[in-house]
Amino acid sequence: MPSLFDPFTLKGVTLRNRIAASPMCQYSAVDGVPTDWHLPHYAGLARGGAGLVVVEATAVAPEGRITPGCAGLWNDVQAEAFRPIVAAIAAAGAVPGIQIGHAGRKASANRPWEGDDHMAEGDARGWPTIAPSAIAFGGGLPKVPRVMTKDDILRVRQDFVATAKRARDVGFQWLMLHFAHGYLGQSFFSPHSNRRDDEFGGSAENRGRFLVETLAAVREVWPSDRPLTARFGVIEFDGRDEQTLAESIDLVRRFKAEGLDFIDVSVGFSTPTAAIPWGPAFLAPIAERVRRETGLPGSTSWYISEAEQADGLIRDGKVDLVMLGRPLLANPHWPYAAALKLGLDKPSWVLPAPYAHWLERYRTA
Ligand code: 8CM
Repeated sequence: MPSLFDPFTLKGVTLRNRIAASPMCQYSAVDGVPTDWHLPHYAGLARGGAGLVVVEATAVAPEGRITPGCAGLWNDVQAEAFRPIVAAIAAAGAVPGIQIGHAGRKASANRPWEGDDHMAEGDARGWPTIAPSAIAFGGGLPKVPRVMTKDDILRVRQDFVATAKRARDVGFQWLMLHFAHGYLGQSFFSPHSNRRDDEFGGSAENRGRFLVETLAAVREVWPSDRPLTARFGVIEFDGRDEQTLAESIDLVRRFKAEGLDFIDVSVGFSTPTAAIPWGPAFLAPIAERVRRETGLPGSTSWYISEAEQADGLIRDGKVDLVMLGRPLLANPHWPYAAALKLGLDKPSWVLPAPYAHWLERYRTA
């Protein structure tokens, strides 16, 4: 089995190691356009040594942003602003990736540090939300969404396609569809949020239709030599987990048949009453099962923070990549620190030359 610092090749793309920077919203865009915050943030993650840097959840349409500060890629101004970010990630030796999505009924919220709840009715910064059914998430997200018509469904699918084209044209090499965390894709699949009685609701097959058709449409425009991946919440921790997992695995098999190359396993977050058993790498056994039963390579995230733990997950064949979030916010050079801990003492394996040269000569941990 490979180790954390072995390269990973998928389609025409090779990552220098098995460490991926998880997509992490920065809530610092203006009208969906990345700002001066984003370039050093993403360049820093790449310079720190991650093999793959996945840019934050980026909306395919204005109403698909989680908050007014979320990034978007529905127009050319946004696309141009992403170009230097893509270039900076690649120049530091990482593969530039992007997660694209639509927040559905969880859209129109305040930034996490400004409440993390739906914007008040009448707040001019907010907007009406759309979803498969007129059911609010609940808790701090009480807005009742408008039910999507067939035209809405077609339009949003086309929004995904148009955004994928822009991501392709500005040079992203790795595309992650956001089908997790209770946002629009996940909300079609989950019975918590989908009570439709047309071909997009009811049976697991029907609840998966929006996701499968969106993926298939994106695959037509996303180059065949670049990985098409998805983050998908395969489990809710709502008391019906075995059934959800079985349905999820079936759906991932359908994704694979439509051209999905890689699955990033996460939680559904479709109900505020879920009892999530947070703990060190708690999703790894589930990711391993999804990977084994679908035959797709995969990854997971959540509470993976130690070098030996991350290396063990790769060596034990639980995942092909580890997705790190908070550990990389705390220390973008986590990969270098991990390499030292694991006894790999050639910084140039991990860091770009302007850093590696000096650290190799004058070793400082
Ligand atoms: C924020 C906090 C935690 C999460 C999140 C976000 C934002 C987007 C997302 O997931 O997909 O799990």
